[in-house]
Amino acid sequence: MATDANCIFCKIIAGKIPSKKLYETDKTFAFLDIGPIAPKHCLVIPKYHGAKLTDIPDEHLQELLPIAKKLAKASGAEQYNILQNNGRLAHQQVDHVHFHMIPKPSEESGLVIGWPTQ
Ligand code: DGP
Repeated sequence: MATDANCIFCKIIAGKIPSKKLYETDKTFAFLDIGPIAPKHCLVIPKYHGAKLTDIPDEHLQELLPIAKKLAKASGAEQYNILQNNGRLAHQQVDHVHFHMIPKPSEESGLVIGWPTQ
């Protein structure tokens, strides 16, 4: 498994930096975003380190969208964005591939019991 000792998300996966973990498999990790732009804004990342989508082998990408979908459903939001940035011009800040799941809360969406607080 490719990792980078200087990568903040590799440190989160390794438990060296605390995070609010939402989901984990042998290849994938999901956690709350530290600077949420909406309640339950979270990130889904491969454990395999790579800066851009094109740096990650397919076998390490396959779970990312199904897990983002699971979290979108669990958030209770009926509307949401799934975003993934590659490179500074594309507004990527952290050079470890990540999908954002950003709920668009509505009064109807309600809260799901059991989610950690921000
Ligand atoms: P992007 O611009 O797509 O690279 O977004 C990076 C996101 O990563 C941004 O929304 C904030 C989040 N983030 C950065 N550092 C940390 C951290 O240490 N912990 C957590 N939970 N999220 C972080």
